[in-house]
Amino acid sequence: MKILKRRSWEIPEREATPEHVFFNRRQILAGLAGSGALIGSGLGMRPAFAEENPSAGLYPVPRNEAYKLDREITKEEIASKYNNFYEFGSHKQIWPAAQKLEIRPWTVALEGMIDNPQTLGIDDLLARMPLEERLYRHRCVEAWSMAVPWSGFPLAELVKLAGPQAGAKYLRFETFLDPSVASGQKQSWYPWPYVEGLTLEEATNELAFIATGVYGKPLAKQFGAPIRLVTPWKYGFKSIKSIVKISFTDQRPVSFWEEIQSSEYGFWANVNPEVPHKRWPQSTEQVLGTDERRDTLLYNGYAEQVAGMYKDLTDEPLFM
Ligand SMILES: Nc1nc2c(c(=O)[nH]1)N[C@H]1C(S)=C(S)[C@@H](COP(=O)(O)O)O[C@H]1N2
Ligand SMILES: [Mo]
Repeated sequence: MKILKRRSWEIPEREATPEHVFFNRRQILAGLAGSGALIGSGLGMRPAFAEENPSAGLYPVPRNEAYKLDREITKEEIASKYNNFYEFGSHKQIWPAAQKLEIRPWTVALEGMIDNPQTLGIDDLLARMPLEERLYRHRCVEAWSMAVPWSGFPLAELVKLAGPQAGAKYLRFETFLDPSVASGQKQSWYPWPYVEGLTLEEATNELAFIATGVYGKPLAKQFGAPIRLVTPWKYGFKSIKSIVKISFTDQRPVSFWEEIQSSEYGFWANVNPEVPHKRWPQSTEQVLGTDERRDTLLYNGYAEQVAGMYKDLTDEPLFM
């Protein structure tokens, strides 16, 4: 049974947002709509950066204090120079190569079994969404982890905008495809573009988050600018970067890694220290930027929010 007690973070966005931030954001958006480009105007924007990224003035956004960490935030210098983004190379130092990615104009198509199919410009989307910051743990299937302050909005808000029809059961996400920019995509043995999927129930879970910023700024390109998924209870490969399309479907999507090696990377990919990967244990994790190995937590520490979704799926390989 569901307990109908309102938790602290289930309050309307207007109440959760300090007035001045709310006010500034609206002002900034009003300015954006008119000019197309932001010019510093004393509203706390950073003019030099705003020229490069029209969303820079939106950040930082108010933190949602409901999401607490049990460890230090990983230093930005560390997290932004150790990334998985195979489009730019199959190693961790892809951040220089990723700067080639053009993030304006950028559109996200919502399509498939929905009432409101549409293609949204990234800045229109940002203007419509309630932005907040959340501190989340991140656990890569390779057994390293970090903790980062994402900015963005609940995926459930985007689902609401799309208006799923009765038969829609899954969301299928797709990354951009442009081998002239992302040289990794010239490697034809990978099934480009990168694809990921969630059930509709997972997508509307409170934890499922769309990140458009990190460390109080727009997403740096290596993090999957301008818009990526964050599902902190699942292995990191589910958190697809640089999304251009979200399709609602009744067919379970086959994701990039599942297509490559389905015996090692499945659809569910929920974190579980007791279920080893085929080639290594998952019981502990190397915390980026420290000498520490920590015990990995069931659902990466988010069981309270997500375990209920899986209680009847006993025949599914939930942890790979
Ligand atoms: N498009 C795309 N998304 C991706 C990946 C990728 O290679 N391409 N790597 C995934 C993996 S394995 C991880 S651990 C996270 C890494 O995110 P980070 O670089 O922000 O730490 O992104 C995920 N999203
Ligand atoms: Mo990963």
